[in-house]
Amino acid sequence: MRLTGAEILCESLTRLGVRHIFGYPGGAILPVYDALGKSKLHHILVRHEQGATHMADGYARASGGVGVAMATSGPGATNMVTGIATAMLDSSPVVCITGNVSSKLLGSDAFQEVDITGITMPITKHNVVVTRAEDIARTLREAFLIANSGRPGPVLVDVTKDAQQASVEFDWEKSVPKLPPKRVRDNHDQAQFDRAVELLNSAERPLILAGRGIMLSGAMRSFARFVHSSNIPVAMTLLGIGCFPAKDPLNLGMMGMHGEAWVNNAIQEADLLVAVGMRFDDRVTGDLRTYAKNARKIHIEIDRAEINKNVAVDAALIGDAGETLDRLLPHMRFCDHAPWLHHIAGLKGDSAVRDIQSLPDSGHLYAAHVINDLWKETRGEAIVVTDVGQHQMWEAQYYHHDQPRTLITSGGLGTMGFALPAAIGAKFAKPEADVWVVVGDGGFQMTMCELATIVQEKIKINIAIINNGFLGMVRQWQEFFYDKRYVATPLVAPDFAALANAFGIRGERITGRGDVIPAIRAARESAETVLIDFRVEQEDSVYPMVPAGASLNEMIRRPNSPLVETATEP
Ligand SMILES: Cc1cc2nc3c(=O)[nH]c(=O)nc-3n(C[C@H](O)[C@H](O)[C@H](O)COP(=O)(O)OP(=O)(O)OC[C@H]3O[C@@H](n4cnc5c(N)ncnc54)[C@H](O)[C@@H]3O)c2cc1C
Ligand SMILES: Cc1ncc(C[n+]2csc(CCOP(=O)(O)OP(=O)(O)O)c2C)c(N)n1
Ligand SMILES: [Mg+2]
Repeated sequence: MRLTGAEILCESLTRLGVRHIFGYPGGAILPVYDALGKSKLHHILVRHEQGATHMADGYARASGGVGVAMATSGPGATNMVTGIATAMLDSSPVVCITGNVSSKLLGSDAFQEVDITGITMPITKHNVVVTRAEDIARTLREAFLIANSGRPGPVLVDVTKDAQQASVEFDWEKSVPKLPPKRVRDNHDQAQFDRAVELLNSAERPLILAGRGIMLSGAMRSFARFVHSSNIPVAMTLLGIGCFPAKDPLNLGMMGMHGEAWVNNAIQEADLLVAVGMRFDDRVTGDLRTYAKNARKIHIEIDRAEINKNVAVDAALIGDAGETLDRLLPHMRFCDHAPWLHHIAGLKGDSAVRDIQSLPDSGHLYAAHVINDLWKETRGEAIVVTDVGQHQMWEAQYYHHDQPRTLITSGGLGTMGFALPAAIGAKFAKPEADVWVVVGDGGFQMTMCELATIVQEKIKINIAIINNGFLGMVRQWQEFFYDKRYVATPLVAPDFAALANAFGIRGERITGRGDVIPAIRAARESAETVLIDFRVEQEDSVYPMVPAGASLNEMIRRPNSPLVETATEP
């Protein structure tokens, strides 16, 4: 069958199981758009290419599959850079397809030519320029394999215009990926394995550190079996939230800079840390010199480059989390660790009584109230997509996730503007899900143009703007570390409800605590997208906080109530 390169591209994507592409056209990718029109692929027209990459990323994070974004050369491609870096830092499988000028013009500073593979070299798992139509099918098959195997990550495929236009014989069977053979994994290293088993079975104060790798491995069941058979408590990274139910009594909550105080203290007191699919980010460890000094460490991790990168470990089990946990399971001896669990329960103190959720209504609306009400109203079953800042941390503390892939957030790059487009992608991946955007007034203004995409695609999501009139997280740092000099953090915003109306979206403003639940209910009942502008307390701060570079146990605690940091179950 003779097809153009553009037709081969669309046919290959279809055969790879793609149904949705998030993109924006332009001259250098026009042949592909022409072929797209004749294909069964659903193209979602975004308003900015950064949005396309976040949508593809949100799609990947919600589904576990690969998300696809497309753009033209030059400015289209460079607009993708932030989204690609976001996916890279959080190991998200995204394939970006860009058009480029004809191969003969490459390197000539032609109109809208940029070296996008050069630009994205350090922020892609792999990238490649395709200059021949006959290479398109194989290259795309390779791109999908690379993006979603081992440690996932973004792949960029740059296709020159002449490769899109040329007609060649299309042979899918012959277009097989040419990839180097997989390396033998170290989790077959018996000495490391035996050491890990010995450490696990002799520890008195063990703690599991659960990360996103558990979800990437699809190892939730193996993980739960492992936890229950060993009765070891679990602390989660921000990106690990959802890999183990929040309601499980062994789940202690989030660790790190804004983690629960009792979790961070338990880490510092533990005699064994079992890190599973997490990479000891600096937001997690604080000062490395004082980090968990009393603990031996086991690291279960697929990427050998992560072993001993930040934290030296006593046993490294390199391989897939699920496979490794299944291999460990028969060797585990049950131990109830009762004194240790009792000690951790004591670290929690009287937080249930003195928590902000239990305090009498002062007439002020706090972000924590909004998020905790959202959790109660959605029974913890929504997919929540957050942006970056204080609201992101309050979501992690006050919305209790029991299901994997229900918290979608930019952790490693911390990309403001991520939430709205990523939520659109998540909705395409999970059309039946109740998708909520939790976003700050700052981050929302970065990508709010995608409201038009929602309207054009007629999709239903719910948008909760946590509007504190500040770039809140930066204001908090200025309050704590710069003597309250609020330089460039007070933020003027439009009337978000009126703005929503201008896009043809229902918008509402909420200022009182009593109105929160009715507004959430009404939004959920509406068949159309609803935006709620929650006007919350302006100078509220996220507690606890480990100042950057401080030891994990040196937390700034909530003022006047030293034992109280976060919500507990009602
Ligand atoms: C404002 C802000 C504040 C933050 N505060 C905190 C905080 O208080 N606490 C916190 O935890 N984070 C916080 N973060 C997030 C933090 O920066 C990191 O993104 C996060 O800690 C990383 O979590 P992770 O290691 O689980 O996930 P990732 O960074 O996604 O790492 C996953 C790891 O799993 C491995 N892996 C992948 N697949 C597999 C597999 N199949 N089997 C085994 N391993 C696999 C990968 O190689 C990787 O090493 C914050 C971010 C922001 C923006
Ligand atoms: C693209 C980008 N620019 C700057 C930052 C630095 N930054 C981190 S949090 C934050 C403030 C976010 O403000 P807002 O969206 O209103 O959320 P809030 O913290 O108030 O909840 C800023 C500016 C960032 N993370 N991303
Ligand atoms: Mg704000």
